[in-house]
Amino acid sequence: MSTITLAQYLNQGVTAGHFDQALARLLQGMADESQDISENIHRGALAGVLGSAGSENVQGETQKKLDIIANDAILAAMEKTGVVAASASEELDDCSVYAGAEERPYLILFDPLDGSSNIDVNVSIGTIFSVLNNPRTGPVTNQTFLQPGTSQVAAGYVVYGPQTTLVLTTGHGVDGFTLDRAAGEYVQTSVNIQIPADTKEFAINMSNVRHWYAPVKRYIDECLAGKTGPRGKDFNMRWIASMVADVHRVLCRGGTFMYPQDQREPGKPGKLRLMYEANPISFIVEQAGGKSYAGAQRILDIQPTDLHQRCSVLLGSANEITIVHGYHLDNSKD
Ligand code: AHM
Ligand code: MG
Repeated sequence: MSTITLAQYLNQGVTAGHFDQALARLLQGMADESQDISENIHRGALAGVLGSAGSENVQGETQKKLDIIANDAILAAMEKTGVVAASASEELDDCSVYAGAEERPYLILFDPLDGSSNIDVNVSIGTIFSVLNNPRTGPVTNQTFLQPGTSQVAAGYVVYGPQTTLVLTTGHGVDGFTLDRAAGEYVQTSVNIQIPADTKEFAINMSNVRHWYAPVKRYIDECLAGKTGPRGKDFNMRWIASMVADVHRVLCRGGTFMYPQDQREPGKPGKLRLMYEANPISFIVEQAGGKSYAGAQRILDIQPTDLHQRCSVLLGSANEITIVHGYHLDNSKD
């Protein structure tokens, strides 16, 4: 495989007409900022960045110091690109609108530090982002962001793990890059990532089993029944509790990842957030040949009504997700 840097890859994308120079600048800006975040994570306690910040975000979750450091750094980096009109984040109640927003072509949504519960225990965490067009029809508000996942022009994530890995899509397949710390740049290390259609591995928080609805319970029960059950094969389970790291495993070797809506709070459709977690990850998964549903409905088709709305998530290897999606379709007929 030819080894090209992210900058060269972005130039090639512009030349091929896959995206414009402004989007290339945005993606490079996000990648550059993620290097600083990676460095902070790498140093951990030595950089004084671990532990709680003692504040709460709009969802009532306690913020970690690194949630806030990463959020502020990405906000500033996106403004500096000159092409982002406004940013929306898990850590901000409302979007942050930049000077000259009316003329700037893109909007970005991000989860600055996904898997916050893993920060202090040295387990992989990540950054997730979703890019939309700014329609440039007037002032940018929260409302401007409420576009379905099918409108995304780019999406990506960074996993801060044993390696720091950037995974990107602009709607022309999915490519992966590894941070070369010595050179201070990302180098392409995966081309056109494809999720195997079949798998024997699933990821779900089993401690919630008693709260699940029937279709998910049926699917997992059948996986657990193993070789002598209806699926006729033994399954393995993995759960990192950082969506970005669990999904990266699915991209690398297949598998499914689920965070379903459950019966605890009927008005709350799942734990994960649609606009800066489920949508960008679903765009990547579909571009890699996988499937992604919120029960019976395709995630990318959901029309958002709120920046921070939640969403049930069932994604990964196409043949397995087709089965559990089918159980939801059967259920919605009853
Ligand atoms: P966060 O964005 O506050 O980190 O929350 C999202 C994370 C996901 O990465 C992960 O899949 C899930 O929460 C794990 O939650 P739990 O430990 O409650 O099962
Ligand atoms: Mg998150």
